[in-house]
Amino acid sequence: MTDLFQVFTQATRVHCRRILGISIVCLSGGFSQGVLAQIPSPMKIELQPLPADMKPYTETIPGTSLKIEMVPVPGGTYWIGSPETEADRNKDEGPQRAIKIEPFWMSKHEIIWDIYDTYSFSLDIKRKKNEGVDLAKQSDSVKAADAVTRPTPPYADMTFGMGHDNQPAICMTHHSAMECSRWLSTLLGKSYRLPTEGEWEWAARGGQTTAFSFGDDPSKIGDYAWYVENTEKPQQVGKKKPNPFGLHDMHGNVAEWVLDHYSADAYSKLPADKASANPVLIPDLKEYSYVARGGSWDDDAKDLRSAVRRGSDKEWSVQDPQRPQSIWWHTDATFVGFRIMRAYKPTPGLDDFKSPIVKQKGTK
Ligand SMILES: [Ca+2]
Repeated sequence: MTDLFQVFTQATRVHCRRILGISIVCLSGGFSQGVLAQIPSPMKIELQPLPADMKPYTETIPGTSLKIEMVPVPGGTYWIGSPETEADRNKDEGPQRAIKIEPFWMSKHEIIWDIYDTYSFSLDIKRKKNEGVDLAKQSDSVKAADAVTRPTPPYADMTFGMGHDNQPAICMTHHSAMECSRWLSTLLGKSYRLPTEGEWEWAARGGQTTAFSFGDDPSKIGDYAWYVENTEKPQQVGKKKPNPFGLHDMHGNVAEWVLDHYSADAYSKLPADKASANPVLIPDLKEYSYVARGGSWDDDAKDLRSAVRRGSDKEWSVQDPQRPQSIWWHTDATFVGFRIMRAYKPTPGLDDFKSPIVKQKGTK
């Protein structure tokens, strides 16, 4: 267990245990008690009312017209994973376990290239230099945002000719997505991060227990998702119908990084007799594997189901000619992107958790 992890656990009074070399962490002071009695079967979702002061809002990246729309997502309790009866189910989607989720905001759309470019190519800093801004005289918060680590230049155009304007950024590593979230947090003065796997699936389901947020019938998926049958590349965000929470492209377009390490049997390590409070397999120095959710433009409909889990692997960087390979870019992951979330009640130790990767790939 790393020093960093020990700090994390002390700061948040988490309950943790080791499984297969990965720590599974339950936040908010441990498992909630008695919640299971309110959810008699995995086919029922307990949806709590939104806090009265939780409204949609829009962020604007300073110095630009770029906006991020944030949508409130209610809290509640559900069973993560899919039932054994679900068509095309994969084994790592079970066993289903009860999860308690606190309310949060989530970006309505996947993060687009123009925003990601501002971070990854330091366009904000270059603009300020062109305008003659004295960077040393900026506020401490802006200086801190400028100081967040940025990606090294990729060896090629990471859009791979698949389009740019209003399209989701692709090909970034899990570390890079985490650092971009930290840059946004510092720049905007709120805690933005990747959702946990449990938060992501909760948001994707939109209060539904069916395979998709619109039901079980995959023949309807073209109304809601870009996938292999209706596109040959990522598409502009927000062009398909939203889910019941008002989120677009949770199914398809690009698969989305979540905070968690991938472990095929993660759910079986959670208690079966009570609801876990937002468990997460917290990132560490291991480069692989992390979870991407929702399926992509390159997947079949069955791989866009709310419960489908995909772990990253070395094949995602096979074309990267650099040695060591980039910690910032997955050259072959034209199907992966991310979106951000913000907790309604901040969770210290999680909201401000910083990617521990600071060195070249291969660090153990
Ligand atoms: Ca997506």
